[in-house]
Amino acid sequence: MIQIFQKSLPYADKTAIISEGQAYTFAELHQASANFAQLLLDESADLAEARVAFMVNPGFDYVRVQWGIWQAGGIVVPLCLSYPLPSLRYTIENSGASIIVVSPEFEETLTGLADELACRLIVLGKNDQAQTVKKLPDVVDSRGAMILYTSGTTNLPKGVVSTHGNLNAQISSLIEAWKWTTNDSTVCVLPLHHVHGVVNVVSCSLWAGASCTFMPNFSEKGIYELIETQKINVFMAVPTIYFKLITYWESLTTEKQIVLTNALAKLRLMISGSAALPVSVMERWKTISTHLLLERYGMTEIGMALSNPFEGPRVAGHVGYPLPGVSARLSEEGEIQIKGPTVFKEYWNKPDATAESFTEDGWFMTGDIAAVDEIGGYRILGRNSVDIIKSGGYKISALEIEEVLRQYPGISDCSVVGLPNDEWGELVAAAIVTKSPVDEKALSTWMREQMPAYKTPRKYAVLTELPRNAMGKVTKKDVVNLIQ
Ligand code: MLC
Ligand code: AMP
Repeated sequence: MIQIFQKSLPYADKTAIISEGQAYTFAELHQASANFAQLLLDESADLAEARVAFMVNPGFDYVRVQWGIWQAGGIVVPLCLSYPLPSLRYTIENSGASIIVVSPEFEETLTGLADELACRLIVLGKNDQAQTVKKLPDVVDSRGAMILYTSGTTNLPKGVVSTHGNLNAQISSLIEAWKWTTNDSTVCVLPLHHVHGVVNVVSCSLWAGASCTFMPNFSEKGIYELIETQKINVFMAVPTIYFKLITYWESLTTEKQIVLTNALAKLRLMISGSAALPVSVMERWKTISTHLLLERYGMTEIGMALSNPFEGPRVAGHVGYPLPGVSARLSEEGEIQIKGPTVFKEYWNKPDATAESFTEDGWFMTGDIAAVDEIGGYRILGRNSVDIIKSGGYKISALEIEEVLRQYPGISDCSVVGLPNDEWGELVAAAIVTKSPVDEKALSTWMREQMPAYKTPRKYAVLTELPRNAMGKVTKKDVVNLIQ
């Protein structure tokens, strides 16, 4: 039996999930996910690490499908709901998924692709009744559990394979560090194709027997309503979301501000991560909410690695100390390197990239540069690649965007950079060199058809040539200065 299922068994009668205004108990989740596993097993006794891609709305359906795939022995490949077709195709093809599961509204989007790739297509609520009842396979911890796609220093995203053992280690480390209990309740406002939403929010709450409310579309008002009515006591988000919550709070009347500040003060824990938390945001949030945000550091490949303490001083600008079960060190160049059971198994079908991301003695090289203070606390200083951008908490590859831009008629060369931005952390911007006039609006529309909106440039600058160093390499620092 998969561990998250087992861990939550004692809480059968408690509310596990609230989605679309409806509450579901753990017993209902156990039953519905086991039924879904049976459906997946119609054609075999064990999915045996077959990849199941799913484009399912956040909520009860998402979790029953995820747990069902795990119980049937498959690997979950969650798809981003805002991906245009080329990105969906890439993820499905690259993972070699043989089954695709969709919420009804995504049936039309994926039917053609499922046919073309000879994938079994399951539409929730339509053809999702199992024909037989089989014994569920024994899923050992060393088996693959999840593939999440992450952008890196290569132009196309890589699939990060985490085993059940990895996920169990990632979840149990956070349960211990942040003292999750069955009395907790949280809300998931984050996308469910990334580790922050999938592991930290949804999996941790369910493993602990706590409840998770889903808010598929981010809404400041919706979050404050949950807080004001004391429906949640734990909240996790990226710095951009705290920035947005601050802006919203500041737009309210003094009376309402006081009500919300009092309600915020009742929360047990508020956490920020996925991108650097500006000290200004941390300080402003302290005055609004009374909470000193707990900042932590993680990565798709390793789950969470470093965290400020739950009890004890939280330091602005610091990401804290290694979490339980995690070993961390700095290389001579200051790179954070991580070892332990939370570290992923491999990049899907990329043995060379996998090997290149580990040191000879088996430490994962994060690419993030940090310094350690005298009592062992880490402070992130930057990244060792200029081609990685973090915007709204999303990791974005400049090279991936450049590759797409170069295909646009009229563009002869380009360089994509991140511009420092208070709200988004970094804003994606592109310098383009054109051989014929390019209409920026048309380019922007076209880009949004090629990749999700969060990856597309927000600002373009037409240059006669790109700044280069003596070796002919584009100097991105100069590009930033020229665009700003
Ligand atoms: C969206 N918009 C952006 C943008 N993203 N503008 C600039 N930069 C960006 N990055 C624009 C949209 O195009 C749109 O404008 C408007 O903002 C609203 O878009 P949206 O998609 O509706 O945005 P919103 O719902 O407000 O989303 C903001 C957000 C979202 C902060 C909720 O970005 C988000 O969920 N981020 C979290 C990502 C995440 O989970 N990262 C964790 C990765 S795991 P227009 O013009 O189109 O109307 C990881 C490891 C770890 O990092 O340590 O956790
Ligand atoms: P992802 O590949 O989407 O999982 O993003 C992981 C990256 O997010 C890390 O390599 C860091 O660069 C960044 N990151 C996560 N948490 C923090 C943090 N608290 N401060 C600074 N950067 C962070």
